[in-house]
Amino acid sequence: MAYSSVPYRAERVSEGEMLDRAVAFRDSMQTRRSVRQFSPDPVPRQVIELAVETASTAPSGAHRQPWTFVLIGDQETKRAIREAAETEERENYEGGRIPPHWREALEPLGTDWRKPYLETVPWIVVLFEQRYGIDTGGSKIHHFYVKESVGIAAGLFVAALHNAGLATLTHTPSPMAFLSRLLDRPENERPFCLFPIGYPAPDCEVPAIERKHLNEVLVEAPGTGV
Ligand code: IYR
Repeated sequence: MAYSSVPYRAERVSEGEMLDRAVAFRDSMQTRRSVRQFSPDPVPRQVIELAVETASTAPSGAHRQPWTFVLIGDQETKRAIREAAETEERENYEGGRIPPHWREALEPLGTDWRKPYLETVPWIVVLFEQRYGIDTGGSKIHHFYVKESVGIAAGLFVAALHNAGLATLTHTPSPMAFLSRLLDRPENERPFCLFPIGYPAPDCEVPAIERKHLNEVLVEAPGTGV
């Protein structure tokens, strides 16, 4: 059955205002960095909830909203996640599970198997993708473009946290199946990304990387003109 439709009257701003807003948002997002050193300072739970609400505005295939955000705030679970993530990552880095081309790509970032920040942060959010849904009668509901939909939600989540003045890291300990067990998630869900969330540590440092310039990421299709 079709949805009924409702009027949509989005605010229309002048071009000047539009440019100002676009510049301000670009400038703000340019200051975002992925962080691996966090402060243990507490962060209000409500801010995380608001960021999840923002993330959950993401468009999704057939509006199935195929995501679950799992909030972790207790020290014991954080420690269990750290231990399991480090066990896997140690095998990756020291057990030779990372192929040479991957090791080379990571070397400039200086990452290793140690993930102490998983215990330092006030909050961890693990984003799960729902490979399919389950209706109230227990039947499976098809989900569409799950990776794309959840990826967009993850991007909005990162932006929402940054906008609130918080830092995070898109962390994908590999393999991530331990998160399903530790967090007792149902069979239809798979871990997509783990987000340690907090303030950067006062002595936090990040790699001196640069972002690609506009002309490296935007090309004109033939016939577009000026
Ligand atoms: N998941 C590992 C390895 C890793 C992979 C990529 I690609 C990175 O950009 C960073 C790390 C880890 O967390 O160390």
